[in-house]
Amino acid sequence: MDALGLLRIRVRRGINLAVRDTRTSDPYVVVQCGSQKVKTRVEKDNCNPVWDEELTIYIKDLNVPITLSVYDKDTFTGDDSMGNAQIDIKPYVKCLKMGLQSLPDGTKVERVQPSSENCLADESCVVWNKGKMSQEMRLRLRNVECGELEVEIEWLDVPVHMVFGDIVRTELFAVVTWNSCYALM
Ligand SMILES: [Ca+2]
Repeated sequence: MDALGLLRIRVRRGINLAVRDTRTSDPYVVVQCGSQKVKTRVEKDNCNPVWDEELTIYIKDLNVPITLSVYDKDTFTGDDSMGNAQIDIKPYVKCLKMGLQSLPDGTKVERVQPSSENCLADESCVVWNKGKMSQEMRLRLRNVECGELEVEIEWLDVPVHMVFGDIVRTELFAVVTWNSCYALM
């Protein structure tokens, strides 16, 4: 399947992240999807960081996993891994495809339970609010002794075929170009 659209991932915060320096860590999050790679800023000396940062990726194929990896920034050595998790956007996309309109604010369209198929630490709800659908997720990090991430995903309405087709929306094109450049770095 060709380009489907843009997904905004708001990386809210980390909870009880692993210690990789003497007593704490300097964590940042890298979001990867295929060749795209975007990251948050580094939060120094904080195992419970609040990034509250929005990262945008384009989704070309729902089967390409979206991986969030947490690292501890180090000045003189390579950055240390603090675990990773994958976002499963299929339940969310299924809700989008229902084509719902004008539901009351706060309507829970779907409840997704933690399973061996996802990295959810807790029940996660797809919510309709102010004309938009979003899903908050609490993710349990894997390949690490401890740590969770809180993120929120939201589909951006403008279809991406406009970006790659005849009509180019400058703002969106900038986002996609930036991500593509980032992937090359
Ligand atoms: Ca460090």
